[in-house]
Amino acid sequence: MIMLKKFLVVVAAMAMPSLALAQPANPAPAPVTKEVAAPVVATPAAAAPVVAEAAAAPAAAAPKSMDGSLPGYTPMRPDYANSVGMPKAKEVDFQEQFSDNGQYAKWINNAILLPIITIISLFVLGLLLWVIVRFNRRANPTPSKTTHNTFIEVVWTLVPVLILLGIAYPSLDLLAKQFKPAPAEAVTIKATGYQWYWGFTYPDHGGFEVVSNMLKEEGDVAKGERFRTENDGPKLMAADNRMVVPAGVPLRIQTTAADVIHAFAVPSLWFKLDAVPGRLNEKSLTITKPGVYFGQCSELCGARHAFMPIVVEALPPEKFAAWVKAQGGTMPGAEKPAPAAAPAVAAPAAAAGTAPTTDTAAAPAAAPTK
Ligand SMILES: [Cu+2]
Repeated sequence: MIMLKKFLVVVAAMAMPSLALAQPANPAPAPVTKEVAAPVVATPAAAAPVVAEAAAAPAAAAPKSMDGSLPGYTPMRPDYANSVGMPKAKEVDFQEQFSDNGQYAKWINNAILLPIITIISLFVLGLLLWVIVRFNRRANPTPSKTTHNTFIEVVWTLVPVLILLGIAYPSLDLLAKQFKPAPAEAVTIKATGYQWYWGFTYPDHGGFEVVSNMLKEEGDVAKGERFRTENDGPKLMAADNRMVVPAGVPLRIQTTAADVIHAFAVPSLWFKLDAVPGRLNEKSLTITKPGVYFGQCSELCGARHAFMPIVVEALPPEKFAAWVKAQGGTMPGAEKPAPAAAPAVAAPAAAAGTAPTTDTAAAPAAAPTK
Protein backbone atom coordinates (compact mmCIF):
# COMPACT_ATOMS: atom_id res chain seq x y z
CA MET A 1 0.00 0.00 0.00
CA ILE A 2 2.78 2.41 0.92
CA MET A 3 4.60 1.46 -2.26
CA LEU A 4 1.48 2.22 -4.28
CA LYS A 5 1.11 5.56 -2.54
CA LYS A 6 4.72 6.48 -3.35
CA PHE A 7 4.27 5.32 -6.92
CA LEU A 8 1.20 7.49 -7.41
CA VAL A 9 2.93 10.56 -6.00
CA VAL A 10 5.88 10.05 -8.34
CA VAL A 11 3.55 9.48 -11.27
CA ALA A 12 1.65 12.65 -10.47
CA ALA A 13 4.88 14.62 -10.24
CA MET A 14 6.07 13.30 -13.60
CA ALA A 15 2.74 13.94 -15.26
CA MET A 16 2.68 17.59 -14.32
CA PRO A 17 4.48 19.10 -17.31
CA SER A 18 2.47 17.06 -19.77
CA LEU A 19 -0.78 17.97 -18.09
CA ALA A 20 0.17 21.59 -18.27
CA LEU A 21 0.90 21.24 -21.97
CA ALA A 22 -2.38 19.53 -22.57
CA GLN A 23 -4.31 22.47 -21.15
CA PRO A 24 -3.16 25.59 -22.92
CA ALA A 25 -5.90 27.86 -21.76
CA ASN A 26 -8.43 27.84 -18.98
CA PRO A 27 -11.03 30.55 -19.17
CA ALA A 28 -12.39 29.83 -15.71
CA PRO A 29 -10.76 31.44 -12.69
CA ALA A 30 -7.98 29.10 -11.75
CA PRO A 31 -5.88 28.69 -8.64
CA VAL A 32 -2.49 30.29 -8.79
CA THR A 33 0.14 27.95 -10.10
CA LYS A 34 2.69 29.01 -7.56
CA GLU A 35 0.84 27.04 -4.86
CA VAL A 36 2.10 23.85 -6.26
CA ALA A 37 5.76 23.73 -6.93
CA ALA A 38 6.82 22.70 -3.44
CA PRO A 39 4.15 20.24 -2.24
CA VAL A 40 4.28 18.05 -5.35
CA VAL A 41 7.21 15.96 -4.22
CA ALA A 42 6.03 15.91 -0.61
CA THR A 43 3.72 13.29 0.86
CA PRO A 44 0.03 13.20 -0.07
CA ALA A 45 -0.76 14.52 3.40
CA ALA A 46 1.26 17.63 2.63
CA ALA A 47 -0.37 18.02 -0.76
CA ALA A 48 -3.90 17.83 0.55
CA PRO A 49 -4.14 21.31 2.16
CA VAL A 50 -3.32 22.89 -1.17
CA VAL A 51 -6.46 21.44 -2.70
CA ALA A 52 -8.61 22.59 0.18
CA GLU A 53 -7.19 26.07 -0.10
CA ALA A 54 -7.64 26.16 -3.86
CA ALA A 55 -11.20 24.91 -3.65
CA ALA A 56 -12.13 27.45 -1.01
CA ALA A 57 -11.00 30.49 -2.96
CA PRO A 58 -10.38 29.70 -6.60
CA ALA A 59 -9.87 33.28 -7.73
CA ALA A 60 -7.92 34.57 -4.76
CA ALA A 61 -4.18 34.43 -4.94
CA ALA A 62 -2.76 33.19 -1.68
CA PRO A 63 0.99 33.37 -2.06
CA LYS A 64 3.28 31.54 0.31
CA SER A 65 5.49 34.58 0.82
CA MET A 66 4.42 37.98 2.06
CA ASP A 67 6.38 39.77 -0.66
CA GLY A 68 5.39 37.63 -3.66
CA SER A 69 8.80 36.02 -3.96
CA LEU A 70 9.33 32.47 -5.18
CA PRO A 71 12.37 30.20 -5.21
CA GLY A 72 14.72 31.87 -7.68
CA TYR A 73 12.56 34.96 -8.09
CA THR A 74 12.13 38.14 -6.06
CA PRO A 75 9.72 40.79 -7.40
CA MET A 76 11.63 43.76 -8.78
CA ARG A 77 11.24 47.02 -6.86
CA PRO A 78 9.73 49.73 -9.09
CA ASP A 79 12.05 52.60 -10.05
CA TYR A 80 10.34 55.39 -8.12
CA ALA A 81 13.32 57.75 -8.45
CA ASN A 82 12.94 57.94 -12.23
CA SER A 83 9.18 57.22 -12.28
CA VAL A 84 9.71 54.31 -14.66
CA GLY A 85 6.44 52.75 -15.74
CA MET A 86 4.30 55.14 -13.74
CA PRO A 87 3.09 58.74 -13.94
CA LYS A 88 5.32 61.49 -12.61
CA ALA A 89 4.07 64.25 -10.30
CA LYS A 90 2.99 67.36 -12.28
CA GLU A 91 3.64 65.54 -15.56
CA VAL A 92 1.75 66.86 -18.59
CA ASP A 93 3.61 64.87 -21.23
CA PHE A 94 3.19 61.20 -22.10
CA GLN A 95 4.98 58.87 -19.69
CA GLU A 96 8.53 57.92 -20.58
CA GLN A 97 8.29 55.17 -23.19
CA PHE A 98 9.91 51.72 -23.00
CA SER A 99 9.00 50.27 -26.38
CA ASP A 100 10.19 51.30 -29.85
CA ASN A 101 6.70 52.20 -31.00
CA GLY A 102 6.17 54.21 -27.83
CA GLN A 103 9.36 56.18 -28.34
CA TYR A 104 8.44 56.80 -31.97
CA ALA A 105 4.93 57.90 -31.04
CA LYS A 106 6.19 60.21 -28.33
CA TRP A 107 8.69 61.66 -30.80
CA ILE A 108 5.92 62.29 -33.36
CA ASN A 109 3.93 64.09 -30.68
CA ASN A 110 6.76 66.19 -29.30
CA ALA A 111 8.78 66.86 -32.45
CA ILE A 112 6.04 67.16 -35.07
CA LEU A 113 2.53 67.62 -33.72
CA LEU A 114 3.17 69.98 -30.81
CA PRO A 115 5.41 72.39 -32.82
CA ILE A 116 2.92 72.45 -35.72
CA ILE A 117 0.00 73.07 -33.37
CA THR A 118 1.92 75.80 -31.58
CA ILE A 119 3.04 77.56 -34.76
CA ILE A 120 -0.43 77.45 -36.34
CA SER A 121 -2.10 78.69 -33.16
CA LEU A 122 0.35 81.59 -32.79
CA PHE A 123 0.07 82.43 -36.51
CA VAL A 124 -3.74 82.56 -36.38
CA LEU A 125 -3.66 84.56 -33.15
CA GLY A 126 -1.20 86.99 -34.78
CA LEU A 127 -3.43 87.39 -37.87
CA LEU A 128 -6.44 88.00 -35.64
CA LEU A 129 -4.66 90.66 -33.60
CA TRP A 130 -3.33 92.29 -36.77
CA VAL A 131 -6.83 92.48 -38.27
CA ILE A 132 -8.28 93.86 -35.03
CA VAL A 133 -5.64 96.57 -34.67
CA ARG A 134 -4.94 97.49 -38.30
CA PHE A 135 -8.34 97.09 -39.95
CA ASN A 136 -10.86 98.28 -37.40
CA ARG A 137 -13.31 101.02 -38.41
CA ARG A 138 -11.28 103.81 -36.83
CA ALA A 139 -7.87 102.81 -38.22
CA ASN A 140 -9.19 101.86 -41.68
CA PRO A 141 -12.35 103.89 -42.46
CA THR A 142 -12.43 103.01 -46.20
CA PRO A 143 -11.92 99.24 -46.64
CA SER A 144 -10.25 97.84 -49.72
CA LYS A 145 -12.59 96.23 -52.30
CA THR A 146 -9.98 93.56 -53.28
CA THR A 147 -11.55 90.13 -53.79
CA HIS A 148 -9.05 87.78 -55.46
CA ASN A 149 -5.33 87.28 -55.10
CA THR A 150 -4.06 84.23 -56.97
CA PHE A 151 -0.72 84.02 -55.18
CA ILE A 152 -2.23 84.06 -51.67
CA GLU A 153 -4.92 81.57 -52.69
CA VAL A 154 -2.32 79.13 -54.00
CA VAL A 155 -0.28 79.54 -50.80
CA TRP A 156 -3.20 79.02 -48.42
CA THR A 157 -4.15 75.87 -50.30
CA LEU A 158 -0.69 74.38 -50.73
CA VAL A 159 0.70 75.08 -47.26
CA PRO A 160 -2.10 73.21 -45.39
CA VAL A 161 -1.77 70.32 -47.85
CA LEU A 162 1.96 70.08 -47.13
CA ILE A 163 1.35 70.31 -43.37
CA LEU A 164 -1.21 67.49 -43.54
CA LEU A 165 1.13 65.33 -45.62
CA GLY A 166 3.90 65.98 -43.09
CA ILE A 167 1.59 64.73 -40.32
CA ALA A 168 0.12 61.85 -42.32
CA TYR A 169 3.40 60.21 -43.25
CA PRO A 170 4.71 59.51 -39.72
CA SER A 171 1.17 58.80 -38.46
CA LEU A 172 0.52 56.08 -41.04
CA ASP A 173 4.04 54.77 -40.49
CA LEU A 174 3.33 54.45 -36.76
CA LEU A 175 0.00 52.79 -37.49
CA ALA A 176 1.70 50.23 -39.73
CA LYS A 177 4.34 49.54 -37.07
CA GLN A 178 1.64 49.02 -34.45
CA PHE A 179 -0.17 46.53 -36.68
CA LYS A 180 2.99 44.60 -37.54
CA PRO A 181 2.46 41.00 -36.41
CA ALA A 182 4.86 39.52 -33.89
CA PRO A 183 7.65 37.36 -35.39
CA ALA A 184 7.28 33.58 -35.22
CA GLU A 185 9.72 33.23 -32.33
CA ALA A 186 7.88 35.79 -30.15
CA VAL A 187 6.87 34.83 -26.62
CA THR A 188 3.08 34.53 -26.34
CA ILE A 189 1.22 35.77 -23.29
CA LYS A 190 -2.55 35.68 -23.12
CA ALA A 191 -4.13 38.26 -20.83
CA THR A 192 -7.67 37.43 -19.79
CA GLY A 193 -9.84 40.04 -18.13
CA TYR A 194 -12.14 38.84 -15.35
CA GLN A 195 -14.49 40.83 -13.14
CA TRP A 196 -12.26 42.15 -11.56
CA TYR A 197 -8.77 40.84 -11.94
CA TRP A 198 -6.41 39.61 -14.64
CA GLY A 199 -5.19 36.18 -15.62
CA PHE A 200 -1.97 35.78 -17.59
CA THR A 201 -1.51 32.49 -19.44
CA TYR A 202 1.83 31.36 -20.87
CA PRO A 203 1.03 28.87 -23.67
CA ASP A 204 4.69 28.66 -24.78
CA HIS A 205 5.82 27.70 -21.28
CA GLY A 206 3.49 24.90 -20.31
CA GLY A 207 0.23 26.83 -20.31
CA PHE A 208 0.19 27.88 -16.66
CA GLU A 209 -1.93 30.85 -15.65
CA VAL A 210 -0.93 33.55 -13.20
CA VAL A 211 -3.88 35.18 -11.47
CA SER A 212 -3.28 38.81 -10.67
CA ASN A 213 -5.29 40.66 -8.03
CA MET A 214 -4.81 44.20 -6.74
CA LEU A 215 -2.93 44.35 -3.44
CA LYS A 216 -4.88 46.00 -0.65
CA GLU A 217 -3.48 48.43 1.89
CA GLU A 218 -2.20 47.22 5.25
CA GLY A 219 -5.28 48.43 7.15
CA ASP A 220 -7.71 46.76 4.72
CA VAL A 221 -6.61 43.14 5.07
CA ALA A 222 -7.09 40.57 7.81
CA LYS A 223 -4.13 39.84 10.03
CA GLY A 224 -1.54 37.63 8.37
CA GLU A 225 -2.78 38.41 4.86
CA ARG A 226 -0.52 39.96 2.29
CA PHE A 227 -0.81 43.71 1.81
CA ARG A 228 0.84 46.27 -0.49
CA THR A 229 4.32 47.55 0.34
CA GLU A 230 6.45 50.08 -1.53
CA ASN A 231 8.27 47.17 -3.17
CA ASP A 232 5.01 46.13 -4.87
CA GLY A 233 4.16 49.51 -6.38
CA PRO A 234 2.07 52.64 -5.85
CA LYS A 235 -1.29 52.47 -4.08
CA LEU A 236 -4.10 51.01 -6.25
CA MET A 237 -1.51 50.07 -8.90
CA ALA A 238 0.22 47.09 -7.28
CA ALA A 239 -0.78 43.46 -7.90
CA ASP A 240 0.02 40.32 -5.95
CA ASN A 241 1.21 38.38 -9.01
CA ARG A 242 2.73 40.30 -11.90
CA MET A 243 2.74 39.60 -15.60
CA VAL A 244 6.41 38.68 -15.88
CA VAL A 245 7.92 38.85 -19.38
CA PRO A 246 11.41 38.86 -20.90
CA ALA A 247 12.83 42.27 -21.84
CA GLY A 248 14.32 42.93 -25.28
CA VAL A 249 12.42 39.98 -26.75
CA PRO A 250 9.39 40.28 -29.07
CA LEU A 251 6.19 39.48 -27.20
CA ARG A 252 2.87 38.42 -28.68
CA ILE A 253 0.26 39.79 -26.30
CA GLN A 254 -3.19 38.33 -26.77
CA THR A 255 -6.21 39.64 -24.92
CA THR A 256 -9.61 38.21 -24.24
CA ALA A 257 -12.15 38.34 -21.43
CA ALA A 258 -14.26 35.87 -19.52
CA ASP A 259 -17.29 38.01 -18.68
CA VAL A 260 -17.50 41.59 -19.98
CA ILE A 261 -15.24 43.79 -22.10
CA HIS A 262 -12.04 44.86 -20.38
CA ALA A 263 -9.00 46.61 -21.87
CA PHE A 264 -5.36 45.84 -21.28
CA ALA A 265 -3.50 49.15 -21.17
CA VAL A 266 0.01 50.09 -20.05
CA PRO A 267 0.79 53.74 -20.92
CA SER A 268 4.60 53.54 -20.60
CA LEU A 269 4.68 50.65 -23.10
CA TRP A 270 2.37 52.39 -25.61
CA PHE A 271 0.06 49.43 -25.34
CA LYS A 272 -3.73 49.37 -25.21
CA LEU A 273 -5.86 46.52 -26.50
CA ASP A 274 -9.48 45.64 -25.78
CA ALA A 275 -10.16 42.30 -24.09
CA VAL A 276 -13.46 41.08 -25.51
CA PRO A 277 -15.28 37.88 -24.49
CA GLY A 278 -15.24 35.34 -27.32
CA ARG A 279 -12.54 37.19 -29.25
CA LEU A 280 -8.79 36.96 -29.26
CA ASN A 281 -7.04 40.25 -29.96
CA GLU A 282 -3.35 40.30 -30.62
CA LYS A 283 -0.62 42.89 -30.74
CA SER A 284 3.15 42.68 -30.65
CA LEU A 285 5.32 44.40 -28.07
CA THR A 286 9.03 44.56 -27.32
CA ILE A 287 10.01 46.10 -24.01
CA THR A 288 13.35 47.81 -24.37
CA LYS A 289 14.49 47.81 -20.74
CA PRO A 290 13.98 45.58 -17.68
CA GLY A 291 11.64 47.25 -15.22
CA VAL A 292 8.19 47.32 -13.66
CA TYR A 293 5.47 48.96 -15.75
CA PHE A 294 2.05 49.82 -14.39
CA GLY A 295 -1.25 49.95 -16.21
CA GLN A 296 -4.96 49.59 -15.60
CA CYS A 297 -8.05 48.10 -17.11
CA SER A 298 -9.23 50.83 -19.48
CA GLU A 299 -12.76 49.75 -20.34
CA LEU A 300 -15.57 50.37 -17.87
CA CYS A 301 -16.24 46.82 -16.73
CA GLY A 302 -18.31 47.11 -13.61
CA ALA A 303 -18.19 48.03 -9.96
CA ARG A 304 -14.53 47.27 -9.34
CA HIS A 305 -13.25 48.42 -12.73
CA ALA A 306 -10.87 50.84 -11.02
CA PHE A 307 -9.31 48.09 -8.94
CA MET A 308 -7.82 45.74 -11.50
CA PRO A 309 -4.36 47.15 -12.16
CA ILE A 310 -1.90 45.59 -14.58
CA VAL A 311 1.71 45.17 -13.49
CA VAL A 312 4.18 44.10 -16.17
CA GLU A 313 7.61 43.10 -14.93
CA ALA A 314 10.20 42.83 -17.70
CA LEU A 315 13.20 40.73 -16.71
CA PRO A 316 16.42 39.80 -18.49
CA PRO A 317 15.71 36.52 -20.35
CA GLU A 318 17.67 34.30 -17.92
CA LYS A 319 15.76 35.71 -14.94
CA PHE A 320 12.51 35.22 -16.83
CA ALA A 321 13.47 31.56 -17.31
CA ALA A 322 14.01 31.25 -13.54
CA TRP A 323 10.57 32.75 -12.91
CA VAL A 324 8.96 30.32 -15.39
CA LYS A 325 10.62 27.45 -13.52
CA ALA A 326 9.37 28.80 -10.19
CA GLN A 327 5.84 28.83 -11.65
CA GLY A 328 6.16 25.17 -12.60
CA GLY A 329 6.41 25.98 -16.30
CA THR A 330 8.91 24.92 -18.92
CA MET A 331 11.07 26.91 -21.32
CA PRO A 332 10.36 26.15 -25.02
CA GLY A 333 13.84 24.69 -25.60
CA ALA A 334 13.79 22.59 -22.42
CA GLU A 335 10.47 20.82 -22.90
CA LYS A 336 11.91 17.99 -25.03
CA PRO A 337 12.08 15.32 -22.26
CA ALA A 338 8.45 15.89 -21.28
CA PRO A 339 6.71 14.15 -24.25
CA ALA A 340 8.73 10.95 -23.63
CA ALA A 341 7.46 10.66 -20.07
CA ALA A 342 3.99 11.92 -20.81
CA PRO A 343 2.07 9.11 -22.59
CA ALA A 344 2.78 6.51 -19.92
CA VAL A 345 1.92 8.57 -16.88
CA ALA A 346 -0.58 11.10 -18.09
CA ALA A 347 -3.55 8.75 -18.17
CA PRO A 348 -3.83 7.70 -14.50
CA ALA A 349 -3.30 11.22 -13.22
CA ALA A 350 -5.74 12.73 -15.68
CA ALA A 351 -8.36 10.09 -14.99
CA ALA A 352 -8.13 10.62 -11.27
CA GLY A 353 -9.61 14.09 -11.30
CA THR A 354 -10.54 17.12 -13.34
CA ALA A 355 -8.12 19.53 -11.82
CA PRO A 356 -8.26 22.95 -13.46
CA THR A 357 -4.50 23.49 -13.35
CA THR A 358 -1.32 21.68 -12.68
CA ASP A 359 -1.46 22.72 -9.03
CA THR A 360 -4.11 20.36 -7.94
CA ALA A 361 -3.08 17.48 -10.15
CA ALA A 362 -0.93 15.91 -7.45
CA ALA A 363 -3.69 15.57 -4.90
CA PRO A 364 -6.43 13.79 -6.90
CA ALA A 365 -3.89 11.22 -8.03
CA ALA A 366 -2.97 10.52 -4.45
CA ALA A 367 -6.51 10.52 -3.12
CA PRO A 368 -7.49 6.88 -3.88
CA THR A 369 -4.81 5.62 -1.51
CA LYS A 370 -6.52 7.14 1.54
CU1 LIG B 1 -11.91 45.53 -16.48
